[in-house]
Order: sequence, then C-alpha cells, then structure tokens
Amino acid sequence: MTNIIFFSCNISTTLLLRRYFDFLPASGNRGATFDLWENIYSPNGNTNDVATLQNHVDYPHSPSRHTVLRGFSNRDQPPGLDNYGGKIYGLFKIPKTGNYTFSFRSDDGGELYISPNKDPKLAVSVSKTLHYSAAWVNVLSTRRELVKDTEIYLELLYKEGNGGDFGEIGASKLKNKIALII
Ligand SMILES: [Ca+2]
Ligand SMILES: [Ca+2]
Repeated sequence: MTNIIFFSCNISTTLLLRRYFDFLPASGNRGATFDLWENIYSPNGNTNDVATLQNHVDYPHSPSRHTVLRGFSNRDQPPGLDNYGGKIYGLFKIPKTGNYTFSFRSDDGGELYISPNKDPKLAVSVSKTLHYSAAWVNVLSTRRELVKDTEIYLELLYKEGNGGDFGEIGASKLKNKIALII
C-alpha cells in the first residue's frame, strides 16, 4: 500500500448531517477514492471474501477503474457489475472531538480498515463479513477518542459476486447510531 495516491492531501471527507448526528459538517472539501478491479471471481461460490481481491495480482496498484466519490459510499451510484472487487478509501476529518465508532455495509462481503492517523500503512482490520450486509455490521470498531480537525485514514474493501453491489462506511459519536460519512 506504499504507493497509494490520496485523492488529495487537502481533500478530506467531513461528516455528514443525517439523522442522529449532533454536529454539523466541517468546512472544507469532501471526497473519497474508489478503485475497482474487474473480473475478481470467488473460488467459493457461497461467500465473497475480500481476500480474493487482496490476493489478486493486480491488487492494489492496477485497478480497472479509479474514480472519486462524494463520500465514503457508492450506494447511490453503484458500478452495477458482477464479480469485482472494490476499495473505498481516503481521509476522514474529525468534525468534533468525541468518542467515535465505525462500521460498514457492503454488497457482498466486506472488510473495514482504520488507521490511527493519516498513514494507510498503519490501518488495521476492525470488522469483516463474507456476505451482503443490509444493516451496519454489528461488530463495531472500538470506540476511540478523536480530536476535532485531526485526520484518519479509512478503507473499505468489498467483494461483489452478483446481484446488487455497493460499499459504504459509517461513523457515530453516539452509541449504536451509525450513519453514513458523506
Ligand atoms: Ca452486481
Ligand atoms: Ca451482490
């Protein structure tokens, strides 16, 4: 992951103002990068493990597509393909000091990585699924104290088999009330 190119050093996704949130979006730019690898087939037809993507020869440096999303979600405009791997990643600028938890939804299997700071090499897996998740994944990240205006690197990998497809990361300062980072 040493050659990851951030969308921009000054493009940080800010939170969000949807239900549940008690703070306003910070000023500044928004955006997350979305890389897509086509023709990623699962050896086991019953699961869609992101390891299939991670073990592919073209991962991570040669995606089929490299685009920018408004936030950490492509649910509103999914690629509409089958048998591919996706990676949504970028910097999340903390809008307000507090204790945060993170989660994800994906179609199909997914895995969420979080770094303690801006360095993607320090990102660690916090939760993983092998199937489509209609709800925020129950295994939330450990609540962590984050200070306003600091930036942390977030990354969601997901592996699409067939049918619908999307990925998105959520965050919350409130217990069990996850909402999209947009
Ligand atoms: Ca599909
Ligand atoms: Ca699917």
